[in-house]
Amino acid sequence: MLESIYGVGVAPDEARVVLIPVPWEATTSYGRGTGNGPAAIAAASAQVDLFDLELAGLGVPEPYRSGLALLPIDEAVAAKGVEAATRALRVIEAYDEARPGNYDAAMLAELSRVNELSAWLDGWLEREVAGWLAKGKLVGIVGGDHSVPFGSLQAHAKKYPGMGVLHFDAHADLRVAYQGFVGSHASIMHRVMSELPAVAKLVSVGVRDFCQAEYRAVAASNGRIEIFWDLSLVRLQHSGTPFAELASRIAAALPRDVYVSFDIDGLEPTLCPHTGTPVPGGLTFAQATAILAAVVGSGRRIVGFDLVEVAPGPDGDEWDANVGARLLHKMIGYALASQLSARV
Ligand SMILES: [Mn+2]
Repeated sequence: MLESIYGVGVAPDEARVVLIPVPWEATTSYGRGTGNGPAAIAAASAQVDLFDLELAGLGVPEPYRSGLALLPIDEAVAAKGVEAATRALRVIEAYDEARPGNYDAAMLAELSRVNELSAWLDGWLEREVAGWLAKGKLVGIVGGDHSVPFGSLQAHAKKYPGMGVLHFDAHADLRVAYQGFVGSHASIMHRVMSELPAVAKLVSVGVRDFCQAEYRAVAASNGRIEIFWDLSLVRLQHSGTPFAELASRIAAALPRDVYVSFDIDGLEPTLCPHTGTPVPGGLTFAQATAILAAVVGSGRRIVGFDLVEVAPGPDGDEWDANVGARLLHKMIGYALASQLSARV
């Protein structure tokens, strides 16, 4: 089932776009289920219409015609993901907000093994993505939680030094570490900023749940991190600024090459009710695609992308995956369109 996406998958070597499923949710701190994201998105993708009017205007009426391949789930990734999630859950249960880091020896051992597994995933994904990039493919990651795409960001930053990251998320993800997990889903953008100097700029959109230290990290970044807070976007719209103008401002904040990291919880929670850490507010589906359209329209080039934190309902509710499959289709289409029109 997983090898088919939108009902039209081709062999990876013949594809223009290679999608790598990573069913990993080691450090999800609240709701779980995002490990089932790739399978649920693949299943829901069958009902997405292959023609897209919005993308047709950009020369990509049916993105699948470029050749889409969804790789099979790697057995080692799946097995280590389960191990990491099981061990991490013990640590999360032992975590005491009042005394963070106060773990006993057994918990420290669990923590260290989880961090080791996260580092293994980073290395595996970096090699995997670099291999496909070397073959000239556009690569997309289908998560999984937001710790997943670090290796992909690393591989893309190496191939496209000076690139920017366009980050859709309810959270800033700038925590230095969360609950002791170095590779926490809440830390990915901190890691990108501190470990990947080739990333010139981080532009986050829709952020509405963050701590003071994260807020200060933005100010201390000397402009390398720019956040279009949900609060600011809402206030500007309430006082009459058209969203098209906001989308243009977001696009203009980015360098020429753009990697899109999309945490589904950047959207309104009605579009992702089962995601791990939903927050009221957020972008509509149309606003999110308008931002992608503005990036492409500005002549910037989308060089890679990921979609993370999509979780089907525990009762089989496929709504989150339905939205995820449609968002992924748009991301693929905009990335392809940007390759045709890039000029910045
Ligand atoms: Mn996130």
